Amino acid sequence: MLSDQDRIFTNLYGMHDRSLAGARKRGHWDGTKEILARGRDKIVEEVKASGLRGRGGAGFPTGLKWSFMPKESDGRPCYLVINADESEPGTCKDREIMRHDPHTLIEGALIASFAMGAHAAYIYIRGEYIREREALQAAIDECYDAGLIGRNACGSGYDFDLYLHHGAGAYICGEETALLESLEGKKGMPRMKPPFPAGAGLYGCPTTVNNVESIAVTPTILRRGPDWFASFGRPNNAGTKLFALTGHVNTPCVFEDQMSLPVRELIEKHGGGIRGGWDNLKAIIPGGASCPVLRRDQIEDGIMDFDWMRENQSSFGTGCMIIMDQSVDVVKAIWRLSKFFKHESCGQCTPCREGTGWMMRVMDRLVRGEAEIEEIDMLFDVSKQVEGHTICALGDAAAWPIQGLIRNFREEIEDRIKARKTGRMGAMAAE
Ligand code: L3W
Ligand code: SF4
Repeated sequence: MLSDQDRIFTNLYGMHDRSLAGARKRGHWDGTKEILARGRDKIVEEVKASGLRGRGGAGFPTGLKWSFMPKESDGRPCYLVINADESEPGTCKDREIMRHDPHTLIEGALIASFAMGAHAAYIYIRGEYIREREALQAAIDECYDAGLIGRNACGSGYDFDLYLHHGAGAYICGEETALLESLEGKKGMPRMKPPFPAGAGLYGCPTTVNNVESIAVTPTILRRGPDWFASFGRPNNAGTKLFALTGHVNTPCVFEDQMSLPVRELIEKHGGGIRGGWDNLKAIIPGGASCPVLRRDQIEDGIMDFDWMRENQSSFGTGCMIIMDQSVDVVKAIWRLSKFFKHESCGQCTPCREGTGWMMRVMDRLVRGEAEIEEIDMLFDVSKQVEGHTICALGDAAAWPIQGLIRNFREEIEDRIKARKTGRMGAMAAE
């Protein structure tokens, strides 16, 4: 079990003072100059050795991503861009960091930028996060005033500027290249990859885009050592992590714990158990809306990490779990997500633009029980045509929840079609 001494985020829910003075008392900004003095290569090596994987949903190794940035300048500036456009339904963990622990993020931004030769970093924050924006800006101002960032940051001889930029409410701007387009003042439409941002990112310059949590944990990793971080979780799933529990637990929450703990233990320990008891659990979406939904019997012995979720045909995503008890109509819940993805598609590539609309229209009929049984397989096939055939991951994100529903709750879909045909729709009817 994670001890209080091993927590990185010491101010969840704002129990303490979030100002610079408060952050310093909790150990932030301690020895930052000495960390920078280790040099770029050493910092990247230590982050690699810690096993940290990106906390935004894809789990790409953070140190490896940093190592893609050019070692020698070719005349172009390098940038760090922090993705704070937290918009995935069910995901609300980065919000806690920005509200209550902004200094962990700013210190991480300085160290990560230094390690990648970036003299400027941008935090792209979700437009609706107004309080978080205020908290972050106040903390950035404090850091400038204290000489922690700006010219000769922390007395290190390194110049570093940090800018806060807010989005305007488009989910797609959380996709890293759409975010870069938006930051450049253009319409938030994803770019083809490759080139990856490390080759051509913001304004065509080498750029690394990282999630808020990925950056915010790095100062502590570098202070306490990569072995400390790697000691938590199974191999390939290292570290402590912010998780969230939303939906039908007794105490919905955001909390930090170690990777690779049993799902049930996390729910019991942090969420106070399932509303009405464990047997009342029906389904879990493990890490954000795009992760395939799993039944209780599938998750019973589940482990909350990247590998277990992948091996069990779902994904770990952001680690923010949506918990559904027996009162939930899962078909309707996934129908609602299909509407969301259809609405948020930027429309630039055909499989996503047409596919999300097509899938939503079939889901409309399935939820009303008006489809034919054969259409279930047809819907699955269409979702497979969307998956992997689009410019960005939104196409996959729209396909996976539907695939999970069909794989794991097929009986419920068939039941409502049969009920409709036999005139028994009654309480099952969707408005
Ligand atoms: C250089 C290569 N860089 C990959 C980089 C790439 C990116 C990172 C991960 O989607 C997922 C999505 C959501 N050379 C590289 C390389 N990279 N190969 O690695 O890339 P990728 O394409 O695997 O994922 P992505 O496009 O970043 C993220 C899922 O996360 N998700 C989360 C959603 C929402 C939030 C939120 O609201 N905060 O995160 C939940 O499951 O569906 O599949 O940087 O450039 N060869
Ligand atoms: Fe736009 Fe969807 Fe294509 Fe992504 S997959 S670029 S959201 S149309």
